[in-house]
Amino acid sequence: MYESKSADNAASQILEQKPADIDTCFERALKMKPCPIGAMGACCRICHMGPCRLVGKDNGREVKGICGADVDTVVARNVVRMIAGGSSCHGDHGRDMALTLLAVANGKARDYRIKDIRKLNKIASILDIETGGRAADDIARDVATALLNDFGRQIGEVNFVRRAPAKTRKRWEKWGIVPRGIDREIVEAMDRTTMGMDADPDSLLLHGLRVAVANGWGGSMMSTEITDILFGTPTPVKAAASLGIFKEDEVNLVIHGHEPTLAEMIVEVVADPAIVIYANSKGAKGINLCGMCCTANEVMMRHGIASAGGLTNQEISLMTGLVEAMVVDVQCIMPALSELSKNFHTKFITTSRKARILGAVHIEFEEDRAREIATEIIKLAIDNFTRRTRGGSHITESRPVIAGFSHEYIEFMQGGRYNGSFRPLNDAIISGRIRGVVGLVGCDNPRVLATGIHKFLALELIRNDILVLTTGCGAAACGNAGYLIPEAALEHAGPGLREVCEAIGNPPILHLGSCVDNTRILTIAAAMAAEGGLSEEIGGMPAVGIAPEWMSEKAMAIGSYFAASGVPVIFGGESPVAASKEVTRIMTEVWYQRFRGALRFESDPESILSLAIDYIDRAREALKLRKYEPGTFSGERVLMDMAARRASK
Ligand code: NFS
Ligand code: SF4
Repeated sequence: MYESKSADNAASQILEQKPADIDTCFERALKMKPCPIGAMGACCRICHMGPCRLVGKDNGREVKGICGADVDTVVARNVVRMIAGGSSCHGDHGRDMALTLLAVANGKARDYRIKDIRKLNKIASILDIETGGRAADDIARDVATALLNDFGRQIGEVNFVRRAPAKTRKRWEKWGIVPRGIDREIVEAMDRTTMGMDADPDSLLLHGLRVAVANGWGGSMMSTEITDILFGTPTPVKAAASLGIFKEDEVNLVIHGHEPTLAEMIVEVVADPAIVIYANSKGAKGINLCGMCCTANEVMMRHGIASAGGLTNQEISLMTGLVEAMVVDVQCIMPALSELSKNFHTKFITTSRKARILGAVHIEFEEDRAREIATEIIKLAIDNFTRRTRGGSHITESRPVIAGFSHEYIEFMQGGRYNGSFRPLNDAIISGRIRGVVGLVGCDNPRVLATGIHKFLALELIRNDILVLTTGCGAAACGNAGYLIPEAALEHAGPGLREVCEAIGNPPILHLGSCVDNTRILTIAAAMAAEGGLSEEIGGMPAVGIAPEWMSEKAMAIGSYFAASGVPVIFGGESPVAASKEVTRIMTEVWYQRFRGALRFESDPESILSLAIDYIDRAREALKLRKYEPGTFSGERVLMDMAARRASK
């Protein structure tokens, strides 16, 4: 059913040369057959009368759990728990960023400074916080406090819900899914899904959406906004992507995980001439800082640091034998790295109290000692350079990437600092140059041809004049394939999309950042609705989300907040709700009627593509836009070109 190989060129070459006694997720995926009952969502482990397996018939009737729960209840509960798990990750990430902002404002994290005052003021005004004549630290303290209150609020609304279009919010109000506090909704999800609580699948799934909205318009969105405030709002930057980015004559230090606080400090310290001299003293020409997974996206967007790839590349990166140290914080860190690193000289360093792994060197990160800790980690890597033994397999190749498309920049690129708007994008959709927009996001997965479905869809979508926005490991997959450069538009994009990309000078696939940065897509969608000419709400736009290789609970949370916000979302792989026709119907049809979004599961890549195009064409039809025909557009080209944009700066 699956190949358990990587479509990433360098990755597959390294895997081919792999010693037989080393296992990676690819070999383990072949050996570990998924439990068919759990895979379709029909296993309940919620109480100790069970576990109950809700499969088959009993005297012609559906099997029920010992408590009498039916398969619809069990499947719905399992999904809601996934959404809660994923939302907890993003929520805690947002909370940590808010706590860091507060610490910076209070002078308790002296190694950091607020970098983007303009963004601070913008967020403050959204939160109704006075900015005029106030010191940045005072504003930041109020912003951090207001956002931290989103976690523990019992009654009321999560702050950024107000950024959603009014019509979208109305739907949430009507169906009772406006989130009160982020923590409250997650706790209620755990409460409702325990034994003997909510057994109505629709009611359960509605609460799942409430949790998801708290994630998308709460925890995740605040992560993105605060990270921009602290470390700068991204603008396009050139970088490299591939497992081939490691350098034989330099100290290779990989930063892997999600929260960019420590990573930002490491970026700063490696540029310190004294530390470079120290590296030279050990025989290294310099320090080559490389990113992995979402930390890579964060530091690539802001500093042009190269990325070694996404989830399935993490183990392979160590197998180059060139990594002096891999430092990790939280999320998507395979515990396998600890044992694997022992085959090489690599130091595997954990830094979060929340993600300890046996066998790792643990250097706990504290934001009030950030520079000191970053220096300690870098020195450990440098000292390890002389211990490097040959024996890994290294592929020298690297692809150029343009990353850094924040929603602020996307607005700017459509008209400059003073005239920036989403008008040109809306007009390009209306005229049929751009058929629609797809968010191609989420993990890569060894259960399929890893990164291969991302690559297939990315090319097919742009061929169909669909603008692709990408984040997370999807962005890494596109980057490693060489698709994140403007030239890719000339080569692969359909005629309309190509014309738009040529006029603006942007790639047809825009790298928007890490997975929490999917909220940049929400902000863009809200801006497109406000701009007019398309839908007045996020729902009804010719826009679709696709996570073709998803694996994480975080992906389930993201897919659900897009569905609740009005975007049909298609997930690849086997359906985790396949055991329940009712749950499948609710997520496909009922959510579409109520919110104009949906969460679909489709394992065949061709079918994912046609489903996405079908949603887009149906949305165009409902909006009475001209029927999409490749190469024929209505109206004049209205886009501002590069020269005009520069002139307006
Ligand atoms: Ni997203 Fe980032 Fe990648 Fe999947 Fe994991 S790194 S937060 S969950 S695997 S895209
Ligand atoms: Fe079985 Fe019900 Fe307990 Fe689930 S909650 S394990 S279905 S008895």
